[in-house]
Amino acid sequence: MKTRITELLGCQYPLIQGGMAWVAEHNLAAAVSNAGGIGLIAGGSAPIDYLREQIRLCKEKTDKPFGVNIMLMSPNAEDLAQLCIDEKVAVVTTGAGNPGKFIPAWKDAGIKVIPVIPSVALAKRMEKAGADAVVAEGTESGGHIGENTTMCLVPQVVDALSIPVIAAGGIADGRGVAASFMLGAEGVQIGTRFLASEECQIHPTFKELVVKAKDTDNVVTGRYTGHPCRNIKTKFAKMLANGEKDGSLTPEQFEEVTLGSLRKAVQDGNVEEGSFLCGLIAGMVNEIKPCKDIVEEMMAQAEKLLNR
Ligand code: TUI
Repeated sequence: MKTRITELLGCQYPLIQGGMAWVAEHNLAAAVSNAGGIGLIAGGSAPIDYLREQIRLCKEKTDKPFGVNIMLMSPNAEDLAQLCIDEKVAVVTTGAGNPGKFIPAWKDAGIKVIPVIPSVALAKRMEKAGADAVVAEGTESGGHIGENTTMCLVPQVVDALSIPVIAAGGIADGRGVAASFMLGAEGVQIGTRFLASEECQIHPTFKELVVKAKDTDNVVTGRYTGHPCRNIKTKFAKMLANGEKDGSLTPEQFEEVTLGSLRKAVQDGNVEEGSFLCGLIAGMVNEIKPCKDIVEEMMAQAEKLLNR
């Protein structure tokens, strides 16, 4: 399991945890890093003081490398980007935009830069801008998504770039990891599987929804806002999807009712008004386990399959 990703990031396994907004905090990040992967703390749209504290708490829980995800649509992305430099974060991943303008300063600070991208065109721009690797994220992922699937996107990005590619979207066991490697990826990003981990701090109701979800309990909402989002199919998510389809909810009304809905899901487990962002693979996630078991079982299964 040694690839250019383990070499680049100095970790045991070529696995990074998804930078899930509101979800990925220091307990989860430290647990994944201690398990031999790369844990991430989500910047999301958090205040700078919150993220600084999370980074410092994570440093207390692990001496292994970990990273921060910068959500580029956040109004304070610029401040959070600078914080990563000030706090000497080892790795930065980015989502929901083009991080080009931040890359030179991060590189100068010795930070490994890994943009999450949904297309070949953006992947090429990121390589030119100096990224160390990219995460090619398929539409199977939870949260804000692109249109291409992991199966189609990953090999095309691998063919187009020289830097290593990490596959994301729909990977939750060793079969997914092995398949990603077959597509040419040199690492995987795992989000949904870690929602059902012991160290993940989301509300128990959220974990229960993930564990109980079947293959069809998933829906994409908000395509008409320009920010499509993949969620667990709760009554609230169905209402949003129907409102979008039949025109009974304008894009403005959609924005209004979803404002703060991720926090309501993660912190309150509010199924009436919360958005439970979650990948399509949740149907296969049936058990809450420690991150160490998740990582080790996934990697052992992948290794066995790849050695066949
Ligand atoms: O970013 C994610 N997933 C996310 S971010 C998030 S928080 C959020 N809240 C409200 C609205 C939107 C997001 C929840 N889940 N994944 C990585 C990702 N990046 N998926 C898609 C993209 C992306 C999209 C467009 C990356 C770059 C991009 O570039 C556009 C451009 O500027 O060229």
